[in-house]
Amino acid sequence: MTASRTDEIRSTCPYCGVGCGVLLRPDAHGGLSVRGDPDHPANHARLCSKGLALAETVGLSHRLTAPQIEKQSSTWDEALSLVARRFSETIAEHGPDSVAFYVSGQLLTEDYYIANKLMKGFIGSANIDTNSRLCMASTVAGHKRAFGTDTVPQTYEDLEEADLVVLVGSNLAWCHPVLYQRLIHARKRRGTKLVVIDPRRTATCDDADLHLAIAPGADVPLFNRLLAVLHDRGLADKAFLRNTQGYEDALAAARQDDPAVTGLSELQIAQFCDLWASTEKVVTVFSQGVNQSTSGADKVNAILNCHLATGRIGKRGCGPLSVTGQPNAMGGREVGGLANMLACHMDIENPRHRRAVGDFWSAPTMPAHAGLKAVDMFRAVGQGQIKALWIIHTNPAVSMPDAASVRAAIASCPFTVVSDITDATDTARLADVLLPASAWGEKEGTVTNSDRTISRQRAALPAPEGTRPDWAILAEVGRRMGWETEFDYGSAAEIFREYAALSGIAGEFGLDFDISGLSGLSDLDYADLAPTRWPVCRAKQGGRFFSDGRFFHTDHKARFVPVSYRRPAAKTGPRYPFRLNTGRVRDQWHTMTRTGLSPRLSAHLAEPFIEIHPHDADRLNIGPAGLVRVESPIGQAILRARITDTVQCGQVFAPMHWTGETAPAARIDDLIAPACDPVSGQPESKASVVRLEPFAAKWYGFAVSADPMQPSCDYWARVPSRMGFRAELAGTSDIADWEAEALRLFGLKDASVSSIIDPARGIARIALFKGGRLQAALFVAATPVAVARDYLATLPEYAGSDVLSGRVPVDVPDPGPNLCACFGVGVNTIVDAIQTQHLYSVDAIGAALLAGTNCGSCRPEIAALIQMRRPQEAAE
Ligand SMILES: Nc1nc2c(c(=O)[nH]1)N[C@H]1C(S)=C(S)[C@@H](COP(=O)(O)OP(=O)(O)OC[C@H]3O[C@@H](n4cnc5c(=O)[nH]c(N)nc54)[C@H](O)[C@@H]3O)O[C@H]1N2
Ligand SMILES: Nc1nc2c(c(=O)[nH]1)N[C@H]1C(S)=C(S)[C@@H](COP(=O)(O)OP(=O)(O)OC[C@H]3O[C@@H](n4cnc5c(=O)[nH]c(N)nc54)[C@H](O)[C@@H]3O)O[C@H]1N2
Ligand code: SF4
Ligand SMILES: [Mo]
Repeated sequence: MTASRTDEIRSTCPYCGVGCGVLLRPDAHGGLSVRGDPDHPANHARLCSKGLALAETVGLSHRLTAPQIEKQSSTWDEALSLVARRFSETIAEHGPDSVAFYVSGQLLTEDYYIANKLMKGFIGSANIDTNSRLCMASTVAGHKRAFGTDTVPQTYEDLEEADLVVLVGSNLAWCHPVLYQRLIHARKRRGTKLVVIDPRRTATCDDADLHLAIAPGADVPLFNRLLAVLHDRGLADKAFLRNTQGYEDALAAARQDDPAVTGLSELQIAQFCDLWASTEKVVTVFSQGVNQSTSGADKVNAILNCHLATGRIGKRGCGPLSVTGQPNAMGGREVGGLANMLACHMDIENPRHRRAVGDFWSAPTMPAHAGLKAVDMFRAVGQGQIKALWIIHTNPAVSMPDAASVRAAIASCPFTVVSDITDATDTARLADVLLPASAWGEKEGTVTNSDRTISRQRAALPAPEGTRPDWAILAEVGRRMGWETEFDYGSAAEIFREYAALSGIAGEFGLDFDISGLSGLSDLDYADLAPTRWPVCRAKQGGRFFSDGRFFHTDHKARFVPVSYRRPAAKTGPRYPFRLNTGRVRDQWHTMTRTGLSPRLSAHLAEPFIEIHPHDADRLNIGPAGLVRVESPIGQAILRARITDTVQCGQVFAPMHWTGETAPAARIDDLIAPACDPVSGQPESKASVVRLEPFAAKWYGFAVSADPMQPSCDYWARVPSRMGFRAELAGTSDIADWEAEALRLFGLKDASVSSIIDPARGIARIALFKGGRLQAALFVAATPVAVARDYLATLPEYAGSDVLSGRVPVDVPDPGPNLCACFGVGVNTIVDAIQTQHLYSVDAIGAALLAGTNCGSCRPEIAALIQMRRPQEAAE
C-alpha cells in the first residue's frame, strides 16, 4: 500500500482538523523534509502552506528543555514531586473541586485519555475542560440534542459526491485548505453548486455561486425559513420522519421567525431555498461562524433540522458535516475531554455509564456532575475557588475571551502548572511550574480528524533531551499522587489499547463510539496502524451513520429542536457602533508559537490588522495603513487598518493570532466579552461591539533585526524574516535622540551607529553594526514609513550603510509580499507576469511561476490580482 520511500516516516500534520497524512524524512542535521502522503485518505498527497512549512518549525532554538520552578531550571524529579504534592495537598485541604486541568484539542488521544482519567477517575472532579469549549462545544451540544450522541454522520467523500455544498460560517479556503481543494476539484468535475454564508466576503467566496453576507448571528432565522419552505414544497420525508420526534414543534417555531433579521434580500433567501430544495445531494458544512455564538447550539440544530426533515442525512453526498478545527478536536470529544462528558461518548450524569467507567478504571471516586466549563473555570480561578491549575498544550492567556482577566486569574492562582514546548508564550510566562513537552515530530500517538478517521502521529526526530511526551508527564504525576499501578504506562500503544477496550463498554450501551476492534493491537500493529475510520467493532466498521434511520436516543429516534432567533449578546449603539468579527488568516496557526517561526508563512500577512469598510474608514478619517485604536466595553487594542469592502459597513474583522510575544497591543481577546451560549457554554468570539478611532502616533517605524526584538513603545508587531526579524512600530512620545532610542529599542548598547536624521521632517534612519555586520536597522517617519519592506527583510548581515536609502537597488527586483507561501512567490512578481507576459488566468500564472499550484489557497488572491489588471477586452 505504500508509495513512501523506506527512509520516510508516515505521520499526520499537527494543524487543522483535515488531518492530512505527511511523509517525513529526517536529515543529518536534526531537520526534516516533509511531503504529502499519497496514500492518506484525507489528502491523497496534497498539503497546504502550513503543512509544507512544517520543516521550518521543528528547530530547537525556541524549545524549553528543562522544567522550571518559579522561572529557575529544575530537575524533572523536583518539578514533578512539587506538582504532585501541591495538587494532593490542595485536594486534601479544599476537596477535589478546588483543582482543575485546562487542556487542548491538539493533545494526542493518549495524552487526553490520561488527563481525563486522572481528573475524573482519581482526583474525583470533572474540572477538566479544553480549548474545544471555544471551538466545537456548540456542535457537540447540537449533535447530542438531535442524535443522542456527538456523532458526525458524514465523510470527506460526501463533499465530493454532493451536488450542492453550503458552507456556513466557514472560511474553508484558508482554514481547511486541502478539503477546500478537494471540493473545488469535485466542482470542476461535476459542477457542484457552492453557497457561502458568511458576513464577510472571504477567499472562500471567490469560487461560490452564491455568497450570502448574513447579518452576524442571524443563521437561525435563515435555516428556519428554509425548514418552512421545505415543508411547504412537500419535501418533508414522511417515512424518515417516523425516525424522529418534534417535527411539528420545530416547524411551528420556524414559522415564527422573521428572516428579515438576516439582512438578506427576499430574492437571495429564495435563491438559497430553491437551490437547497431542488438538490437532493446537499452537504451543509459548518464551523466557527456557527459555533462561536451565544446561539451556537441553536444554529447547529437549525441546520440539522433541515437535514432531518428531508431525510438528507447519512447518505452518499448528503448530510451535515461539522469541520473540526484542531488536529484532535474529535479525539478529545471521543475521549471525554470536555467537563460535561465522561469517556467514549458516555455521559457523566448517567449513573450506569459512571459506574461502568469507574469499574473499568478501578476508580476510587467518580464525579456525579459536570465540571466547570472554560469561561467559568477561569472565573473560578480568579475568584480563588480553584487553587491549583494545570494548563496543557494551549495558550488561554491569549485565546480565551476577556484574556486580560484570564491572565490576572492565572497570575493570582496559588499554583499554576503549564506544559508547553516553549517558555515564550503569554501563558507560560505566568506559570509557577513549567514542564517541557516533546513536540510534534518527536512523539507517538493518534488523532481523529473531522470525518472520524483515526491516524497515527509518529516520531521522526529524537525528542530533545529534557523533554517528555504529555502522556508520560501526566502519568508520572498520577503515580506520584499515589496511583502507582493505575498510571503505570510504558507506551502510547498501551494507553490506546486500554482506551479501545473501554470503548467496547460504550458499544454495549448502544453508543456510537466503539473502537473495541482495536483493543487487541500489538505494539507492532499500533506502530503500523493505517488511517482507520471509527467505529471499529463487530457491529460496524467505518462508513456513515444514520442512513438506517437509527439514532442514539433511547428510543432510537432523532429529535428536532425548536429554535428561534436570538441576537448576539452585545448590542451595538452610539458608544460602540461596530460589530467586531474575529478569526484566522491563511498562514498562521492560533497564537503563532509554531507557524510564527517560519519567515515564509509570516510573509503573507505580517501584522495584526483590522478590516474596515471604505465608507466607515472615510467617515472616521482612518487612512490606508494607518493605525486604529479599537475599544470594546472591556478592553482596547491597536491594529493596522486594512480598508476593504470585503467587510460590510458597520462591521470590522480582526485576526486572533497576535500575542504579548509578537504584538502586545494587538491581543484581540482582550476585547471579547465572555458571553456564552447557554446550552454549550461556548463563548461568542465573533460578535463583540467596539468603537474605532485613528491612533494618534507621533512617529511610525519599520525595523529589521538579527535578534528577536521586544521594543517598548505603544505599538509594535514582530515576525521572523530571512535576516532574523522584521517589525512595525509606532509611538506617541517625542523622541529627542533617535540614535539612543534605536540602541535602547534593540537592546544593543555598544553597537556602532550610522544614521540619517532630519528632525524637521520627522525622519530618522539608523543602522546598527557589530563587528562590521548589520545587526538592526530602524526607519522612522511622521507618517507610516514608505520603505521597501520585503527587500529590507531579506537583507544579509553584510549589508552596508547603504541600507539607509530604504530602497531596492535598481538592479534587484523586489518580489513584494509573499502571496504563494508554498513556493515563495511575491505579489510584485505575479503582477509583473500578468502585465509583461499577459497571463490572464490563475493556471497560466501557475504554469509560469508555480504560484497557486500546490495547496491552492492563494488562487483566489491571484485571481483578484488578474481581475484588477486584466485589460477590458480580455475580461470575457
Ligand atoms: N490558517 C489557519 N487554519 C486553521 C486555524 C488557524 O489558526 N489558522 N485554526 C483551526 C481551528 S482550531 C479552527 S476552529 C478552524 C476555524 O475555521 P473557520 O471556522 O473556517 O475560521 P474562522 O476564521 O474562525 O471563522 C469562519 C468564518 O465565520 C464567519 N462568521 C462570523 N460570524 C458569523 C455568523 O454569525 N454567521 C456566519 N454564517 N458566519 C460568521 C467569519 O466571518 C469567518 O469568515 O480553523 C482551523 N484551521
Ligand atoms: N477572538 C477569538 N478567539 C479565539 C478564536 C476565535 O476565532 N476568535 N478561536 C478559538 C479556537 S476555535 C481555538 S481552537 C483556540 C486556540 O487557542 P490556543 O489553544 O490557546 O492556541 P495555540 O496557539 O494553538 O496554543 C497551543 C499551545 O500549545 C503549545 N504546544 C505545541 N505543541 C505542544 C505539545 O506537543 N505539548 C504541549 N504541552 N504544548 C504544545 C504551543 O506552543 C502553544 O503555546 O482559540 C480560541 N480563541
Ligand atoms: S489542510 Fe494544511 S493545516 Fe490542515 S492538516 Fe492539511 S496540511 Fe495540515
Ligand atoms: Mo478551534
